[in-house]
Amino acid sequence: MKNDLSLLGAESRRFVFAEHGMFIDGMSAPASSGGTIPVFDPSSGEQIAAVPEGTAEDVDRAVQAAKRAFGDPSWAGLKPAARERLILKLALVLEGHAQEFSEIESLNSGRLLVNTRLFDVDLSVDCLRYMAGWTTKLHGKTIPVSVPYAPDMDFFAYTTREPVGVVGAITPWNVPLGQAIWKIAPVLATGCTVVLKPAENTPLTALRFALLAKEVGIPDGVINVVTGYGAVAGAALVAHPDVSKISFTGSTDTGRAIGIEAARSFKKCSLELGGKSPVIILDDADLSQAIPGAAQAILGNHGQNCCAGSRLFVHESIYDEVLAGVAEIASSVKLGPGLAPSSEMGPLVSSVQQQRVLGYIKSGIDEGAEVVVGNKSVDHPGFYVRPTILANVTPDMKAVREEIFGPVLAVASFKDTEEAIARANDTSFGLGASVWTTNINKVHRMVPRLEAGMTWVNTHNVLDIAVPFGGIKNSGIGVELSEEAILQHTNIKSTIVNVE
Ligand code: TXE
Repeated sequence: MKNDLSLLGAESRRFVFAEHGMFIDGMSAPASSGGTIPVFDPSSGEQIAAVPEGTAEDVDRAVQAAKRAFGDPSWAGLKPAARERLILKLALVLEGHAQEFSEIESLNSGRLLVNTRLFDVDLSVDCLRYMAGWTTKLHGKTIPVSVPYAPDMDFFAYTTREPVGVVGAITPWNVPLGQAIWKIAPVLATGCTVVLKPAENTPLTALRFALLAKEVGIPDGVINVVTGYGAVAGAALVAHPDVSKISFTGSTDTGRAIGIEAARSFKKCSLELGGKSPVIILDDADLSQAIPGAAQAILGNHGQNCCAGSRLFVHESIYDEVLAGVAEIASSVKLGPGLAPSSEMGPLVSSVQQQRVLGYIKSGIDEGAEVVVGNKSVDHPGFYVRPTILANVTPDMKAVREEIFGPVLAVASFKDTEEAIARANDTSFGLGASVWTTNINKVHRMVPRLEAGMTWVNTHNVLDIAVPFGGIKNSGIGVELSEEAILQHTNIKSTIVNVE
């Protein structure tokens, strides 16, 4: 059940087992304290690398580098089309290193190679290309004005979009490179600069990406990566006075603390937080689509997905059939290490996450949920958890209310759409929601009433770089991807000219 390291290509092997520095101002650097953080292979629990344990001092050096680069002619002086070409070149080179990046990510995060290829590499390449296009489209507006207290004067009014400055990006471990690029790409497109603090357990691809950016000619200081723990390096980045915007993806609790701290110095802030997304299957749904769809909604990325369909609500007339179908899929999943082509689900990212997920399964059982499949231990080292389905759950159970972030599905039935909507919305989160039905009228009646930033119909978890991604309620503020992400990295400036 552990990765066969001989499956790694020469490039990934060379990178993973090398000595790692942070990346500040175009150079590799150790932590000022000399401390390091161990990096593990979740399929075995064995250490594979170590990265510097960044301090507030290191964060300050990185922010100063980013601040200098923001005003440097080598970056600030680039014409939009030149910046576009540079970002496109970066996308092309990342694409050329696709296998290496997906191998490093799979080894470090435990996820399947096919998954890291798709979501960390291919989608990142798309994201860079999409955002590159915006460099030449950052338009303002001209606004006709008729200033009431100066009726005899003529004015010309317009708006421009200016980059916010230094962005502090803090990312989690569930899609490490993907999350980093979702944050770096709009930074580059708008002419900002960035200090990225990746999750302490999955820092490798961000460091590799920074080296690649240097190779293609992104000027020193534009992309900086400080590895370190959240409470030290992450907190220092959020509090730093020269950071203009914080872009964070992670847990709701950490996001709340970051939002409060960022507000102290009026930083712009986008927070992409947890979820407890409902999957609602109506009695007229096409079950040949809905059953595998519901299974995939929770099992994709091992349930370590902020949009995971972790609460399944099924109309009572088809409840038994749907439950049996999803259970059959969940019980047949073949666990194994991410690099092995035969694996269908890898380990969770860390022993902390494994214990957290097992704790939620236990709490569900203690509170009266019925275990349909799963909750069996895995007799191997590594951080594996079998897909688990808890049925007949009630709204007050901890496993129903809190984000589990693992392959654990809570299932309940409903009598009518009113009850389905009420149960779906009975959560503090508001990230995603899906409805499965063949009735278009029901779609249009239900979707507006679902409290979620992203809704899907007859699918779940589909995302595209051009479509806004973000949540409401405790799932955060602000959006990633799409034109919205571009706008959120700019300040709008209004100018009024007296035309004599
Ligand atoms: O998250 P944290 P954790 C949820 C999921 C998971 C739980 C805990 O439910 O089980 O969070 O995961 C940095 N100031 N999600 O503990 O703490 C930290 O170093 C600044 C959902 O890993 O939010 C890491 O880089 N930064 C989520 C990042 O924040 C701080 C994805 C995320 O860590 C910090 C991940 C601080 N005080 C977890 N404390 C999603 N929305 O997809 C920590 N960090």
